[in-house]
Amino acid sequence: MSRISSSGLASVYDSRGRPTVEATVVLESGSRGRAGAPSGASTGAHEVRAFPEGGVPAALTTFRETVAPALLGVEGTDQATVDALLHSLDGSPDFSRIGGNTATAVSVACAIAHAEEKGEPLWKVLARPTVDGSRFPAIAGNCLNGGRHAIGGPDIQEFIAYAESPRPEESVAAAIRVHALLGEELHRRLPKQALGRGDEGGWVAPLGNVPAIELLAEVCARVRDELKTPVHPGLDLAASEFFRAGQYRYKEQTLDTEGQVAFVARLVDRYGLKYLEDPLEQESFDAFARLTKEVGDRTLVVGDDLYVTNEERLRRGIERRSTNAVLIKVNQVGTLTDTLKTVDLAGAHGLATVTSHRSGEVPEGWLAHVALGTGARGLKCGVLGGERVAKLNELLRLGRADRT
Ligand code: 2PG
Ligand code: MG
Repeated sequence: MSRISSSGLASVYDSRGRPTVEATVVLESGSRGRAGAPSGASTGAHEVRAFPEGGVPAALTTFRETVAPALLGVEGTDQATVDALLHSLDGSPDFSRIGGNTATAVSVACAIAHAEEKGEPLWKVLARPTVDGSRFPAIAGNCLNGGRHAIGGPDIQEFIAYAESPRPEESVAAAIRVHALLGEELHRRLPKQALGRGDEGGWVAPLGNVPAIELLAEVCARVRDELKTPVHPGLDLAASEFFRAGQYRYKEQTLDTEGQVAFVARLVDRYGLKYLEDPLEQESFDAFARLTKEVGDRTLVVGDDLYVTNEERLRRGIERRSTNAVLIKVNQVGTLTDTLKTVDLAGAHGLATVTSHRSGEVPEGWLAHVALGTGARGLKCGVLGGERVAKLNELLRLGRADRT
């Protein structure tokens, strides 16, 4: 137990070069924590606001004038108290006054200080009662970028290698191998084409949606043979991004809701998808349920924009059996306490959780601890780029610590 003796908030940059915030919390004992908050591009309509009006400068002013004085003397190792204080200082339903990224950075920085205070790794401080740290998450590694994360790519946002070895080093190696082979294949098939990388480090190439899935599935099969590691294709369609006036508008086709359910179900079977995030737009709880009924026995159906890590929205999804999994992003909801409530609700109803990065990330590893401590089925954190590798490397470190 130790009170907060000082705290600070500073402006830093995320991996897209956009400003974000990082918080520092110092306890009376001398233990300290520092954490930065990431930002999304395909943000769900129901997420908390990352920054107050006025952006990062306004967040810094509000922190200095309102948040820092209130944190002084508060029990910094009591996560629930810190997070409740952040809510009461904000007073809005969506952190629009102090900013969700300020809340995230402070909340995580306190948890890190708490871990230091106890002399334990962060994941243990966050660990749910049923978690002993022996089961490692699968890796959902984004290998080809589209949608809002890539200019000139497919409409589907993320083409994912879903590697589910119980050994983190095998899953990480398999996801990285899929990324590398995919690059080689793209160079071979599009020899005159300059290839780029998108916001999450995946390749960007002028491919149609289905040819891109086909290529990903082929490469995953090769890596399965080569490394003997279970790695399968997955998608984050981020379907809200191309849903307009009741229709899913791809470059190649326009589908109504039933057409989209049938199209995605066919993709699952044809290409052996094992990971399917946001295949439908963010209000379609019932259409999600129809799709999950059809394919939920053979793939994870994951709600991201659908739930935005929000307990109430997840409750609606559970009632309707919308999905069998939920994506967990701390800064969608603002604090670790809110995040853990959603994790616990998912666990109580048998839904898997997948802990996720954002497209604009900070080069820190704390997300791997959130994944391990919450018993997540998967860690979605990309494959390449220092900010993605920071999380993979941290998971590898945790894997080694666990075995020694
Ligand atoms: C997503 C995320 C992360 P963003 O849609 O799942 O991959 O993207 O951070 O842009 O919301
Ligand atoms: Mg998503």
